[in-house]
Amino acid sequence: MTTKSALITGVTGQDGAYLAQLLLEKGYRVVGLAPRRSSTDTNLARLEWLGVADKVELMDGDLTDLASLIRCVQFADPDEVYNLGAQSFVKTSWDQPILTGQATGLGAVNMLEALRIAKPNARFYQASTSEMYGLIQEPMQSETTPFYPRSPYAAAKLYAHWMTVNYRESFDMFACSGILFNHESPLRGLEFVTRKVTDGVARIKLGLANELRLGNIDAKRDWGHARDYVKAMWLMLQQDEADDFVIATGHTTTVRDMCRIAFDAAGLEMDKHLVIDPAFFRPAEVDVLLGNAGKAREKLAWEPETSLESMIQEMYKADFERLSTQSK
Ligand code: GDR
Repeated sequence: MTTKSALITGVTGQDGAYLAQLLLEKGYRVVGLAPRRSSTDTNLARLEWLGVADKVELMDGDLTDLASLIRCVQFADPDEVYNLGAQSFVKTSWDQPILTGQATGLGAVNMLEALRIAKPNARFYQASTSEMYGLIQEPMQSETTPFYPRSPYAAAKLYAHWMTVNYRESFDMFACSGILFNHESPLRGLEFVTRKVTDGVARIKLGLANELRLGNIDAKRDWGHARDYVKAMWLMLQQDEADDFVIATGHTTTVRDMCRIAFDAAGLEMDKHLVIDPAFFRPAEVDVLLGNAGKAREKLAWEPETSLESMIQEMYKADFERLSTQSK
């Protein structure tokens, strides 16, 4: 057991909740930063679902407010800082490009500055993303593949990524960047495609809906489980040297085939319910992503443990159970 202290931004999100659970199990003190714009809008549902809501010390604060970050760093006195907060929905980033740049791009720099000012020897993890590869330059993407961002979100994340590298090289800070491919779970937000599918299929099964409307079902993603991926975040900060790592499964699947797994789990015919709706197409698409996590396997001894099939089944089951209780 350890008595280390960790500060997590975005603690109320999917990854924040799983990471908080992991660190609490390891004996960390966990301080979480949650943006709050009214007295009631901090959503603790994910932390509650994992049974850790009362164990995380929550601080009001926002990545766009440097002073609040400095205060959080002073309060947490962290050994490790995980920057998971962002405007993270790719499609929204075309409608709110400036907010996305401020929270997702400059937000990371605010956190790095807060550490530089108040706790320069803390270890820092930046949530980088496979979206930075965008229009892919190599069939399998690794740490050395050139980037080609295809959305305001991806461009903001790329800025944060290079600033993390820059702070490591300029100020000798222990700053790591995890280039995580898509990762999902029952705690995924309903706007992302896997959860939209498992929730939508469960609704159809329960007679609460009749169709599921999706956009580009030919898009291919390398999908893993968030529970597995947060372990990689922690491992990165336990190494002797700070570095960047791709975290992925090495398998890619179309949205259509992922969707079929959910319909099969429900014993329903996909063709009877799936409707293609242009409203869900994006101004520019990332057609295919496929990650090579060889470096993480070798240096971190990290392996993904959950298959896409079992993850989608787990998500479908959780949605079915939640909706059955609600509709009684
Ligand atoms: P993504 O995730 O953009 O890859 O980014 P998302 O699940 O939103 O989209 C995946 C692919 O599915 C296609 N798609 C749809 N997507 C949504 N959301 N809704 C639909 O109805 C739909 N129909 C088809 C999309 O076009 C896309 O190709 C996620 C986010 O979590 C990022 O923050 C993170 O950085 C990356 O994963 C890794």
